[in-house]
Amino acid sequence: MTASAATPSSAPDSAVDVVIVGAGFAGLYMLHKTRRLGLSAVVFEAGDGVGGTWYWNRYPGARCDVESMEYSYQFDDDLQQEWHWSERFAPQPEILKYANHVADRFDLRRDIRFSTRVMAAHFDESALRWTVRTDRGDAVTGRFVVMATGCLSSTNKPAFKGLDSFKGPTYHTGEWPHEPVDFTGQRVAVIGTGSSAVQSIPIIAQQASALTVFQRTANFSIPARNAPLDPAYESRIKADYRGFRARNSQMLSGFGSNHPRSEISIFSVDEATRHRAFQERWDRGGLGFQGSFADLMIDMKANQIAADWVRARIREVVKDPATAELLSPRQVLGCKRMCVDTGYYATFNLPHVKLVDISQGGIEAITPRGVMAGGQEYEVDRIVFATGFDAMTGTLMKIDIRGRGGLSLREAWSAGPRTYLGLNVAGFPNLFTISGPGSPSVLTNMIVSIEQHVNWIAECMDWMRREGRRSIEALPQAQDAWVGHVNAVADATLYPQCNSWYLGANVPGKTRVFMPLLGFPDYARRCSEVAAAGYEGFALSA
Ligand code: NA7
Repeated sequence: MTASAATPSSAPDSAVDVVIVGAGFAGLYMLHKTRRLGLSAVVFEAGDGVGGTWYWNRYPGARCDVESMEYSYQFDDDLQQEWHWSERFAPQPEILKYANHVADRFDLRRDIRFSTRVMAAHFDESALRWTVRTDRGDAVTGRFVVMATGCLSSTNKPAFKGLDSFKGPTYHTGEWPHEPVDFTGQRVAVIGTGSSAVQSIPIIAQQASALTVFQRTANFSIPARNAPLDPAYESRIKADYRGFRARNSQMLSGFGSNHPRSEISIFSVDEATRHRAFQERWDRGGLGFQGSFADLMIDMKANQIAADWVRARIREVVKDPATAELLSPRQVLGCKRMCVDTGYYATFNLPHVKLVDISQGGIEAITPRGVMAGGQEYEVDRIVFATGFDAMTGTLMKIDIRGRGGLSLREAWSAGPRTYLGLNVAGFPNLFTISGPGSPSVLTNMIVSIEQHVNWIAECMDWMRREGRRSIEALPQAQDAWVGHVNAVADATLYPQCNSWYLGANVPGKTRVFMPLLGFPDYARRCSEVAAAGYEGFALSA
């Protein structure tokens, strides 16, 4: 495969084999693999540094909810042996440091154009090449385009009435300033109670003179029990890191083999045994709580027993009964992504922290002096919007992506995203999505999913070169069958039961489709089978 001459009419400034969009964990590894294949590549990155999600989400308390010994690359044994994590759950600055270390260690920066946002990617059917254009005027053609744009990279900023009238500083957790923000002595409002809010509220409360939290939906949160990483544990994992990774790859979510999901039904044990199982996982901390029994995410009654148990823990911690009641989630446990916290519920016992229920009327307005809800104005000095993301499709839909016959991705996905394997879209040859909708992505350890996707894409490119194939594109019938499969898997669970961002329900007007696929091992097996069968379900041109 060589870089061919560019189409004169599109006036590209350069031509490469692969254009990669995004320099988060997906883009960095894609670049590394591309180079290993001897292909030329350029990466466009909107930020002025690497790290993706971990570059943007610098809010106080930002931390991964997958354990640090698992939330890291496994493609290079020296890397995973030499890197040392300081805590059980890594804080954002350390993950960002790791991303920078990887970029330096593998000399990746020289092919990354920072502070450059991709605006368009158009496919030229006669040349079988993509032209990618940026906000800085770049126009680069590539035989392949890899969208390594992340699942949580477009912030959701609700159009609150009067938003711009507020006199003080405002922040969005997903676009946090690079310089430290000091809330000391300030009256602060936090809008939202998802993961970002749950992590940041206890820290902001330590500084603020008054903190008012506006909650539309209470969320389930499990204590992190974060601690310095135990050196004995680190040594034990590193003594057999490959084995550990292999065991994790057999987990439904691609992580957690130390404490796998229970295989027994909650209905097969008595109440005392249930209580012990919940308590053991609660004391251990983290997302593993959801695996206390085999049927928590498939049986509503089982789920309600677990939800009741957590609500009882919230009532134990939160002293004011009315506040405890408000903080007690009513939806199915786990159907909105559960949070992992340090001191979240206890923060509401502090005299200067107030919870405002906006489940009925929402935020009525932002005023020059604060936030209006329930007919009352709450005066504050600063507002933190912890309102989440236009997840999984937001960033892709912002780019003017046009495939065969000028078909735009926005049109192709007007009734919700449709992909084959979450990797490619019919009508968009040679364009791959890493952790795209229809792949396990956000229901897994993202780095595990990213590596699996990048490996598959790289092998596909290599195979095409060896076989003399010039384009690959999902067949519409394979895509239809895949979309049906993703929906069927979700519908057999309780995941689609509430208004989560997995469904796109957090963004007004967004089509509701359950986007991620549950089950990493089956998915990875299917991807391998597709490749082994000569890319079954794809049209390949010679
Ligand atoms: P989330 O989990 O989507 O949370 C966003 C929060 O903001 C959530 O409580 C929302 O309430 C609330 N929200 C969103 N829009 C509004 C409006 N218009 N008015 C009031 N409240 C609103 O995003 P996070 O950043 O916390 O976490 C994202 C993921 O990052 C997380 O799951 C982890 O994977 C890491 P709602 O629940 O929609 O009623």
